[in-house]
Amino acid sequence: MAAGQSNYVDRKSGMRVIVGHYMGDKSALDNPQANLTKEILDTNMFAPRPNEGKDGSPVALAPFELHKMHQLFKINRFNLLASDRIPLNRTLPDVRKKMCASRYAPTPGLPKASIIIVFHNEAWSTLLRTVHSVINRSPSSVLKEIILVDDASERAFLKYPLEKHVSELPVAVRIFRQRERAGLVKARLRGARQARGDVLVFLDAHCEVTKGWLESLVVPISEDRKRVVCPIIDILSDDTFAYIRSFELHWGAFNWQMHFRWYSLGSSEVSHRRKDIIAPFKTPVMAGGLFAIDKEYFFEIGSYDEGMQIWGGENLELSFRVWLCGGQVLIAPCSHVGHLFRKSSPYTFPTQGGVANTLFANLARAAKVWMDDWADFYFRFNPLAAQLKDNQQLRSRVELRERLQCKSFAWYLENIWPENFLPGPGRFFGRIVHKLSGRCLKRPQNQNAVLGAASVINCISTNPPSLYQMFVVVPNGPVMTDESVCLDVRESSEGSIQGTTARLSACSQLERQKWIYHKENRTLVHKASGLCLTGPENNQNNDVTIDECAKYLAQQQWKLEEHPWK
Ligand code: LR7
Ligand code: MN
Repeated sequence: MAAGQSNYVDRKSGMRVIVGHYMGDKSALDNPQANLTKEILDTNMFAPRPNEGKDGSPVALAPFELHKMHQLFKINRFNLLASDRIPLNRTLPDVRKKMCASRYAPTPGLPKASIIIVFHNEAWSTLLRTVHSVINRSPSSVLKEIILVDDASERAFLKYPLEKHVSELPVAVRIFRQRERAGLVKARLRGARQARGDVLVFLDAHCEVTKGWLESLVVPISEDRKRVVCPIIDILSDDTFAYIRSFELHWGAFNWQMHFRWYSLGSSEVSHRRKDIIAPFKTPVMAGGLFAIDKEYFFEIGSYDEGMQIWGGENLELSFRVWLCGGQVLIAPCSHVGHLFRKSSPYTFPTQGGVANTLFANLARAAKVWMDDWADFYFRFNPLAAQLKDNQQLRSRVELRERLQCKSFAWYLENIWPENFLPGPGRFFGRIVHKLSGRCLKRPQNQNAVLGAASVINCISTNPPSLYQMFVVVPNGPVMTDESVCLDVRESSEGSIQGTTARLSACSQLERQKWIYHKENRTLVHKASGLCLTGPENNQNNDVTIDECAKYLAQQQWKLEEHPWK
């Protein structure tokens, strides 16, 4: 599992679900296909078996096929052999809640949709299963056309064979080819400009849509054209191609590195949803690949930032822009689309400096144009992005923000993402130093486990400081750190908090995660229980516990050491 992902078991399906796709972790290989010959790459293995993958079931390969499987895995960084076994028109279960079908029916008069799929060296079976699933499971009254934009692919089967295949389909499929590889932003813009529908629907080139997906995206837009609507993104396993239903109760946001993340829905949205559990709900950020937007509105609000190369960051930029400039970004729980999640990126990044430079330059653009003071926070702790920020031509994007009279990033954080864990006015940001031991409160440092017992460790004074020792403290509120992690308590098996180890868990906005800092005696008091955060008595031990105040006073004093964040 890639760094930063966490595992959940879906309560309904009982299946393992990966949440928190770590977008910034694509391994930077200069030539990911180094030992694959052109012949292998150009071969189209596609040899489907009629019942394989039926209803979203996993593909099982025989032991003697594993060698071949491993070899082919490298091409696209997913199990190509498994994918190629599944027919293009495989069936998938209807994973919606029951109420969805009647609420989001394809009534006459709905806007028509152009489905835009951009691709670079995509496999035949995944690309065409995307196309076929759209044709099979979209109402013909809503589906206007499918637009494929080839971002300078090199594979032979994506040339004439692709054209021939789509020309025989019952829906208009048009293919546009980019002369040079420029990345997904420019390719999607090419598709958007060509679109003849009223609504643009973007999909990655390795998706499979389920019943009702399109109506559920288009209906909310027909009610308000400034809504940008995303489906629930389910998981196509990169290993077995099983269709795995994912949680509906997550929204998208970002961490201190500006990497996209799924987090539990904020409390404001949860209560809003109680009234109507299938209504679209807001999300601070969209994942990026799968969304519907009114075509005119897309261009009105500045489409995409064309200065963004190849891959990454455009989803944050678009989300900030839509929210700040009068629109909304929503997730429609009745629309479920499977996306093939990979652990690493299969293609080359032709821009100088590879994946990191490309991604960080794109993120630097989004930060500089939209994030005001929080751009400084980002650059302060992300030296690579900081290095790239001054080379960016941004005048037209800054002018766009002025022309559209967009709101401030402070407004966004306060109103669209009040649960955010970024520093800000009225919040403390810095280290929490244990007076007795002189050591710093820290969160677990293992990248795969940001949760667990709180502890103290020798304070590290580096520049930029170690983010594992930095906390944001909201007065009378949560003590938070990156990744929506909050200082928390957990009852012992006897039901008491007294004497337990302090913990870091997912922020929940519950009373249980609120703390009061008393400046006079430097105690950090757990609001609900009145107990004190207690550090270790000596250097033999790093534990932080919850205990009666004043019982071990020397161990209960903490110094809040402020650090500038902008
Ligand atoms: O140079 C390129 N040219 C392209 O046309 C690089 C990529 N592409 C195409 C590619 O073929 C694919 O169809 O662009 C699409 C996205 O690339 P992926 O599938 O490698 O990206 P991803 O799924 O890892 O990335 C997510 O973040 C991207 C950041 O730029 C885009 O926003 C993707 O659309 C986005 N995918 C999703 O949101 C799907 C759900 C993932 C989650 C969470
Ligand atoms: Mn993708």
